[in-house]
Amino acid sequence: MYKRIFIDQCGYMPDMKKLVTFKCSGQDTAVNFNVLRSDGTHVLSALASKRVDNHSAGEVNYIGDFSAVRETGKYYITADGYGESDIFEISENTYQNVFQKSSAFFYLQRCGCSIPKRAGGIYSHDACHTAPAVIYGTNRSKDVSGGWHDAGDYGRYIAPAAMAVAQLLYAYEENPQLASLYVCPDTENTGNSLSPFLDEIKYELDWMLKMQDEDGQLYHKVSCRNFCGFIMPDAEKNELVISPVSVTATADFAAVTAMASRIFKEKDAGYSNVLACASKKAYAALRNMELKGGFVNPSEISTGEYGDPCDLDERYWAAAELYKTFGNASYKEDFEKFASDKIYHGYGWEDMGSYGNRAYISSQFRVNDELRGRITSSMIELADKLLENTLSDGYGASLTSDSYIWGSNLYAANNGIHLYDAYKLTGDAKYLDAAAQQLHYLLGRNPMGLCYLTGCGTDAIKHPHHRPSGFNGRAMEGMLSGGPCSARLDEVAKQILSENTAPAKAIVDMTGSYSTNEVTIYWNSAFIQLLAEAVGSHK
Ligand code: G3I
Ligand code: 9MR
Ligand code: ZN
Repeated sequence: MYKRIFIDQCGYMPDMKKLVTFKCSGQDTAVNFNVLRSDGTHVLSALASKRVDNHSAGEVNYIGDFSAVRETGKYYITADGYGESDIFEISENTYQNVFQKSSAFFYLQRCGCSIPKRAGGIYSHDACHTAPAVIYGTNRSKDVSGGWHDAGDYGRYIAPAAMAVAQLLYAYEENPQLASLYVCPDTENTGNSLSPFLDEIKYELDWMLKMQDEDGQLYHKVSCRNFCGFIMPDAEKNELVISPVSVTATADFAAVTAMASRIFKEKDAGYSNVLACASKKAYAALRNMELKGGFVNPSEISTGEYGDPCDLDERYWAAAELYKTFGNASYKEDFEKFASDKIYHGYGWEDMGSYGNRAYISSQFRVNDELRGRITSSMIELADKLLENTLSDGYGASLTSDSYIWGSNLYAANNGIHLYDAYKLTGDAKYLDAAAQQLHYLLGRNPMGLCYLTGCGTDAIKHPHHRPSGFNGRAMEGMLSGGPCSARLDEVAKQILSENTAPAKAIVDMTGSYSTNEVTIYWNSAFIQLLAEAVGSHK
């Protein structure tokens, strides 16, 4: 029988608002439901009476509230004619496993080193992509080994890398306690330095440092010329090519190394200094860079483009972040000039404004109070819109029917982070509740009834577009699927989805569907940041 009751399969913390969605027929009026312990003991009866005509999912929903259930334990929900929900847990620690698995993904995505069997299991491999890479358009080559594979493919790209590092650093800053629980899968070799969570971030930063040229600019990416087949990374032996420099890569790098320099300072002053020098050098180079239209793949290269015609928001983030870390007036002036034209938003690989906003309004150095006020109002205004979407969606998603684009799950997670920002600025719990709804949406309370994080919950994605998973015929755990994408941008999505498939259901759990079911480091980082912030504020 098809699922008709939808909850977060990874559970709830006792203090969280707990909502359940019923998939109904148009004639239904309200749903009487019961919450039971997994042993069948009755706990609560209630009425789901909030009706939603759900355009994103093309169905009618009723929503019930069981927030009153707070005791630790395992539960499920039933209703006459609707069957049973998946079993879920209520506990203070319910997301610990989810956090561990989604963080360990970064270790397993490591490039340039061997992943031993004891740590990687079936995903173990020898050191991959270690040969020097040729610099596009020259006959010179350079060592740029290291970092994380971007996604289901083995390319390594600076803009999304900067985003992933920034979000993991936020997760660390906002919830150091959760971050401290992370265990590196290679328990025999966890290093002896920082924290395993920061060590993992450093692995990416070390690679990013190698991608800076002598003038301070950043090469946009390194990859083979084309995507390889579904092989393990150490089997991809084609020549590596370093693509030309780009403004967005240079600005994102300047920003994230400034951020990292600040956060690493206490644990490793030497490394912090290396990052600071690289950051300032990139920023100085950035001032003289211009690239109309943004980065475009050279004709022989067809791997991830990460093109972005607007570099103002990247420059905005860099100026704010360097000011927050180094305090020089010139960075402040730059930021204020950009901000006087426009307040930018976004925690993406493409739209970086929110990182800049966070940095400016939390700067320890003096800022312009009037501008700080305008930025915070604008952040709250954005959250109000997302709150409205969340309250009018049948599954508590902040997405509307036109926002199921490639990587829609990233936008759900990032919207949760925007809502969390508003919570921090106002203290109003309505934003926090709405932020947590995004987490619940990703973990099972969605129209597919799927946990979008592999290897978690009771009914998760099984066939993500991820080469090591496809090669082994088994999904690596802890990876966030890209999620529904209504535009049908790959052959599998075109074939499998019918003309009538609703936007929020436009996902195919098959390996070939890269536009709906791939995984990336920056979708996982968004998930982890959201999780860390939600868990931290519900303690
Ligand atoms: O922003 C527009 C929006 O205004 C419009 O309504 C919507 C309609 O479809 O499109 C939106 O743009 C989409 C954009 O993502 C949003 O970020 C594009 O259609 C869509 O093609 C684009 O997809 C990107 C995809 O690469 C193709 O370029 C994804 O964001 C990006 O995450 C993905 O990245 C790939 C790398 O290239 C290679 N590695 C894997 C990775 C994940 O799939
Ligand atoms: O595997 C690639 C994935 O990482 C990209 O996001 C996607 C879009 O650029 O492309 C995938 O590679 C496919 C290529 O574009 C077309 N031939 C089949 C490749 C693997 O399915
Ligand atoms: Zn590799």
